[in-house]
Amino acid sequence: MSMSDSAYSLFVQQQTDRGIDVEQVKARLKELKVETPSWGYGDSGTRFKVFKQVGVPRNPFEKLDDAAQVHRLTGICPSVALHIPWDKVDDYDQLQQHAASLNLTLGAINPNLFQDDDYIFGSLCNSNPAIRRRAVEHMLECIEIARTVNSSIISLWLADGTNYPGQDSIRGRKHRLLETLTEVYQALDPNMRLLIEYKFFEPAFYHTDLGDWGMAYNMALKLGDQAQVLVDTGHHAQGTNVEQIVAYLLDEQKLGGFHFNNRKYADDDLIVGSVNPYELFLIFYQILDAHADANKGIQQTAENIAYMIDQSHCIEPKIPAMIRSVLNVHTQYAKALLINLDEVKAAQEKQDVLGAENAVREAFEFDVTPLLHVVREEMGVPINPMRAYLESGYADSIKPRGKGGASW
Ligand code: LRH
Ligand code: MN
Ligand code: MN
Repeated sequence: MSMSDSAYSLFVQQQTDRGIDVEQVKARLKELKVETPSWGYGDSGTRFKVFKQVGVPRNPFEKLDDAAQVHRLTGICPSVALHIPWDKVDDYDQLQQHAASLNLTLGAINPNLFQDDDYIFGSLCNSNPAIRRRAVEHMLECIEIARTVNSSIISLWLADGTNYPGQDSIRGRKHRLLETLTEVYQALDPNMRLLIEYKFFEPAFYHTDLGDWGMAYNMALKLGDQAQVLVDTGHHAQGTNVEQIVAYLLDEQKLGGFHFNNRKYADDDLIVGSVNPYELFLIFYQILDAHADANKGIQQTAENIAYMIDQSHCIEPKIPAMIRSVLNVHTQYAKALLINLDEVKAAQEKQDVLGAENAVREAFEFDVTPLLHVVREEMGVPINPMRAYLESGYADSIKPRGKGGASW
């Protein structure tokens, strides 16, 4: 018996004694799917500087090549989100075929309503009807692309807002948004979902038209069942309890997806779980708690969550940074699966504050490395995907791409 075999046997014994079904945990870990963003493979930066790196993909096809490495090594990233027009191509069928040849699918289509000069005063909320029309047409084009590439998700983030009090009517903009989004919503196919992302500031600094989860929720509610809220973990004010937002939206059956990333100060877009892994763990706790809910609608909402990464790698090499994020998500999910929900419930019923807190935290403190090694072995991927990447020679193989690849 090797060291790792004995570590795993010990782990199984320990968890079985706590009432955890390890086989079920393993099955859940193998089922997890995390979508990676095409833009995470390109050059990105801050408003001060975009540092150009060697080997960065020069087009959407090469972004998929890099994403395929992440999926090949982790086994849980089979789809890639596109951002239009960053990923604009002449032939989306061809892009989809390229994805399929790499064992990938194309995922959420992200319209870009923030980089054209026309959008200086906003897009879907703009007081100028011609600009609103242009923004709606772009959304409709994205729905058409989704149709072509067999994607069922449109992820909408709106940069709209104002920089100064009085600049525009906040209520007027709200009405325009409902009107434009209604047209977009009506163009969705029945299998499609519109995920509405919110953010409290940036690029607008006085008010943002979809500034928080409540505003996104209200829009989604008015639009209908195919509209849900997308929680980008970096889009809240300091100290916001993101887990509570997750729980609340799940309970309302309006949580559609995540953009995972980590932050210290604002929308920093750092590697997932790099600054606050406990927050990620607690988010998964809320999701698993909803999974176990007696209400089928809540269960299904939890099952249909689209897990996506939304990161910008300014100073770190992109592919290993993405692998790090994916591994961190898998690790925190594994830990959350070790929470004995019955034990938490029993403590809650006795109003045993410390007992309940302990039942949650205890799971976070286990070392899940032996478990994840076995899961990866059974999935046929390297037990240490990061090491496998570093030893694969892929980083050298893409050096001929040179500097000056795709950037946002
Ligand atoms: C906005 C955002 C949104 C964009 C992405 C590039 O901050 O999170 O999801 O589409 O960044
Ligand atoms: Mn985002
Ligand atoms: Mn963001």
